Amino acid sequence: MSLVILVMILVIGGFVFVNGKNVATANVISGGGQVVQGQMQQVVLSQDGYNYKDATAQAGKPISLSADGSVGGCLRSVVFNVDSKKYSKYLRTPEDTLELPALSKGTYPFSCSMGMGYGKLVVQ
Ligand SMILES: [Cu+2]
Repeated sequence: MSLVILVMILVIGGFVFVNGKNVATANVISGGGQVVQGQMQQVVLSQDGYNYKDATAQAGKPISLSADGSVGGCLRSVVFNVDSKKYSKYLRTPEDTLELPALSKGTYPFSCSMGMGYGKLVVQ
């Protein structure tokens, strides 16, 4: 059991590290101090059994991904691999977001950080 705890510590530590240097820069602040969301689109993940429900997004727009209250446990740690780049974050609350770049049409598989729960982001 202590191995499980060690793995948890490493995983959570990894997320803290990633988040530390991943200070969100998606919002553009205009001269008037107004936050402009630009072309950012919101995608909300839900859980379906041990996996995620399929999610959809529009092509060509950066994505702000969050996980609603139905998503529990380690499924709140979301990992995407896009064009051999890794995007991951522990979405501790429904307000936490993982920013993804604009994607082209296609189906993007993702998983929880432990590779136990899976989902698909369908970009149309
Ligand atoms: Cu998991």
